[in-house]
Amino acid sequence: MMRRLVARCAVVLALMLGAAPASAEDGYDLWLRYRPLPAAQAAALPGAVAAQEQDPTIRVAAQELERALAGLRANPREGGQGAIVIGTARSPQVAALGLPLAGLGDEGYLLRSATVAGRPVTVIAASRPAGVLYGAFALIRRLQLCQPLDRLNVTDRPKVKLRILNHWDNLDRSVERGYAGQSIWDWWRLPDAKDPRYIDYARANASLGINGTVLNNVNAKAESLTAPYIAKAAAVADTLRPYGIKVYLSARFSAPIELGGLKTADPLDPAVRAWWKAKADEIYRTIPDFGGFLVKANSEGQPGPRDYHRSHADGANALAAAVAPHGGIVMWRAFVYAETDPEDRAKQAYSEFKPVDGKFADNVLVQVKNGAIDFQPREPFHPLFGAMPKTPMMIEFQITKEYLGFSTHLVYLGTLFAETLEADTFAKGRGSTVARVVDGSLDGHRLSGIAGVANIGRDRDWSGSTFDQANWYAFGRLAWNPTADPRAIATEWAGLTFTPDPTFVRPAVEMMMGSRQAAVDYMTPLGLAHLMATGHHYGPGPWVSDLARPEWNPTYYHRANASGIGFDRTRTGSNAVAQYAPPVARRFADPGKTGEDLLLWFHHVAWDRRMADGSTLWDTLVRRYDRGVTAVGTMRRQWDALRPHVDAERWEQTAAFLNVQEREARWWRDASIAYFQSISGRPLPAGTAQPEHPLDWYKAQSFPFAPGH
Ligand code: GCV
Repeated sequence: MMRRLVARCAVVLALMLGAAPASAEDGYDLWLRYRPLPAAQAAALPGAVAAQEQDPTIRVAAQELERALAGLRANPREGGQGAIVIGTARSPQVAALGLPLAGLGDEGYLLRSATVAGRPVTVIAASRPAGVLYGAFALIRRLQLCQPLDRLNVTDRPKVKLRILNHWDNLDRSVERGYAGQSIWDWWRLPDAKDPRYIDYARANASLGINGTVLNNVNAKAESLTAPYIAKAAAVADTLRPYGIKVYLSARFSAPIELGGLKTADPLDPAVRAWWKAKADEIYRTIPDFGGFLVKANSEGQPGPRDYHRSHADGANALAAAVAPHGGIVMWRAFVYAETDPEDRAKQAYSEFKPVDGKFADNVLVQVKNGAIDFQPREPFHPLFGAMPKTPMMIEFQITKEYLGFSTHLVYLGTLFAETLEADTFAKGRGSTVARVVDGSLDGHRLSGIAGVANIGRDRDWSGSTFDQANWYAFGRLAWNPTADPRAIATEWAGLTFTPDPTFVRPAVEMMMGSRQAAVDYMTPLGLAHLMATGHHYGPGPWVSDLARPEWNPTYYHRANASGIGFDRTRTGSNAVAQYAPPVARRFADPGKTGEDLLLWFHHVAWDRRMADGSTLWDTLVRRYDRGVTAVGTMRRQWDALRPHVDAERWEQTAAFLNVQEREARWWRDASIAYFQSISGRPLPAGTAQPEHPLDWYKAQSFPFAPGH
């Protein structure tokens, strides 16, 4: 029934598009485009929104519904089929319906078709106002996608408590690893001038269920914690509050020295603890619902507790004690590796954090990147997931594409996020997925969280490209439900962002679903990693071997030599496999069972080793590069065919970016093959094109002004 209706809606939309070409759009409206529905569907829209509570969150929920209804009708006289009744049990109208709200928690909601005073209504009910807001957005999605409202009976609640964006935004408005322009936070003009865009930011995040945002870079400046900057953060917090979004700040560990004039930042020093407590009290006086701190400590030059021979737990607990009386939390990052440590970088976080499991205060979460290196196109799940059962483990994904072609490569990350979340840690036997570690259900934690490094900037389309909006979207939807299907998310996003017409959605989703594997293939196939050029990470640099720290060099990761390629992380090498639970460790230790996708992550493999299909590793590697380039060409042609469905502005931007991507995929392929061939000494497999230029040409490329660095 639903499919029939969507199809009907889509056919009519297609006819409307045929009659008048889609007007240009700049992407600002994201997936909240409330464009007129076909007359038949518009006629069935509810006529009014009834809200009885005087609550800021219920108010914005009602406003959003009204805005959506107004936009979805081409003619304001259309529609009017019953009302939408929204509220909590404090609304007499909702209370009278006697709905089962008790199990919804603070953020869950219920959508129901009901009858009030003999008239059909659609009800959005929740225990708390935030649930009403999330329910409103869920209903709007249904309206946009022409899904039926009759016999509605939906209940949903988030599986993860903290769903947080991490902005790597600096106080001068530059964004570390940002490819969508300057920071949206105009620190200079805050707190007096509040860019109206902050409200649209809040709407977009609330529509996904994101309920927290860390405003400043983890490479933090102490100034963020001074009174003027607290006032600025408070102004942002005031804007976001009605949308259920709390503000958090990254804290520089040495702030007690820099701001407090203390001689030390030793977390066990009473004066340091008193400084943090006073600072937290000051923040909470200005931002009563402040979420807490995010901390990058003893990582890439940042100060931390190790400077005082204290553990990460000592450090985290000092800040946690300061925010605990106010209900705040600390997200302590596990992204650590030290230049003094010769151990495999992939092992270092585990070695440092596993021993302190159980030592963290109740209001600390350890925030762990999805993989053990650094947001590579593909990594196995981080071995810390499942290894610290006494500590809530938050996962950190990177929505911005530092290592995946910036904003000009179309790479849908829903599949990458889901691949990690679905991975089985075997920590408590089969089914101990990363998703269950993260949502707290595996170990029974009260706190749970998912963080995503934002891809948001001042660009008109927020993310630097239309398809990068899908990564923000997918992050939010997976944070709400870590077991959601990335294909279903892509389908929903494409329908909302362009048109629900299946003749558009199906091929668009195919492009998206294959796009991440394509990027893996043309950049880092078969489990290779970190082969990007120095610093900005733009383009290939597998030959780089002269950087100060060994683990900054691509040669450290691929270990190619005359006999083979790959990092031996088995017992004969770094034995990183031993950090996983035994069934996983056994699989990763056996090159026959690891799987081709992660082969060279765990094994140093002879160039002539036979793969499953009988080809040599060398030939397979070259063919993977070719497969990646071919896949981008296919995407480009698929997009060409979708032109009639998309407004000119957004179609042209994506078409231009796909040209960039195809050119750069070829560059990656040629440069990598030229380099690896100089080491393997093997001929290219028959029928394979030679790289366009000699190796030295690729080595000579330089990009001093690449963004985000
Ligand atoms: C914010 C990588 C990035 C850095 C980033 C760091 C981190 O190393 O290249 O820009 O710093 O990760 O996650 O802290």
